[in-house]
Amino acid sequence: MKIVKKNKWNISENLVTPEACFYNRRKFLSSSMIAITSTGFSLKGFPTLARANNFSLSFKNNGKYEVERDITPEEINGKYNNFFEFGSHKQIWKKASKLKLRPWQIIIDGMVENKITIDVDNLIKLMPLEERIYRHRCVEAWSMVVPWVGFEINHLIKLAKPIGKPKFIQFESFLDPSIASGQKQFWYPWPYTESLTYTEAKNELSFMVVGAYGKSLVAQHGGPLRLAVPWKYGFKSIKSIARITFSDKRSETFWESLQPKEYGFWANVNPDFPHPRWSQETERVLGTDKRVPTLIYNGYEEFVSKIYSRMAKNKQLFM
Ligand SMILES: Nc1nc2c(c(=O)[nH]1)N[C@H]1C(S)=C(S)[C@@H](COP(=O)(O)O)O[C@H]1N2
Ligand SMILES: [Mo]
Repeated sequence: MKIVKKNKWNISENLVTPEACFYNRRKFLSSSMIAITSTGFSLKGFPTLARANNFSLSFKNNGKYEVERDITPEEINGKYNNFFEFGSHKQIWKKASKLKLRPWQIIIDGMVENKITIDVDNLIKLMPLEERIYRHRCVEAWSMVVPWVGFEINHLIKLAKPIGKPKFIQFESFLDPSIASGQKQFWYPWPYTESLTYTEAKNELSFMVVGAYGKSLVAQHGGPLRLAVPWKYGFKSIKSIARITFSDKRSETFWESLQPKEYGFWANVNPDFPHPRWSQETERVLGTDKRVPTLIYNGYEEFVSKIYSRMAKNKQLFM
């Protein structure tokens, strides 16, 4: 992981991108400091294997979350991605392949007994891998269905052994502008960050993804480790995670600091609550010529509505 000093120059014009219209310079310093203070010690006893970028994984199939839509062909959603580290358009897959996925260390820190830096393949060995077919709904009103391979955040929580009462789990992507040219665009608050409340993170749907279509996760989908929280808009599902922090405070996330009125913290999918630039009533299903109605909580109401039962009338929940 490389650390760069951020320039604090003012710029008068931002690039208008699908998901970003504004920027905010406040975050620059704080985000680079997060990267500098990374500490931890390695979990010993597992040899690190040099591996190819895309290898088979062994896992159990979990049919509980099956979706009544067809799985999106790998060739389609593997070439239509949002990954701003590599550009603010959808055709980033070639550029993203420059990201070296192995070896890859993940820092787990904050309010936990086991503050560790762990190699992703060692983490994979410790976790019970399963395949789950999930919907994914971007706030730009396109969607896909993907057979992810991964593990529930609950298993990671057990490994980390929380201390006290963490209220949030925060996630941070890698930072390396020499590979990710998008990170040279200093008006974005790199590295990409996201966070979930502790209750959300402990929901059975909250899934750490290490593979898709039976194989280890490719770079454009956020390899080697990403989040999948399918009841929320896609930007919450942070890619290429390098750090996971248990905290009692919430720090501002990447999109929130760019445009809080458009990308709120909750970001729960809701067809009745339009985004300022996109109606959320329907979605374009990648790989088909269909537009279909969008469902409340992206079709996962039965699993997650209880989290929000006391707050449901609050519009903010859907921003
Ligand atoms: N680090 C990082 N994670 C990210 C993004 C990003 O730009 N950088 N984009 C988000 C958005 S807006 C979406 S819709 C999904 C896209 O995932 P996909 O390309 O695998 O479909 O990733 C999310 N995670
Ligand atoms: Mo998105």
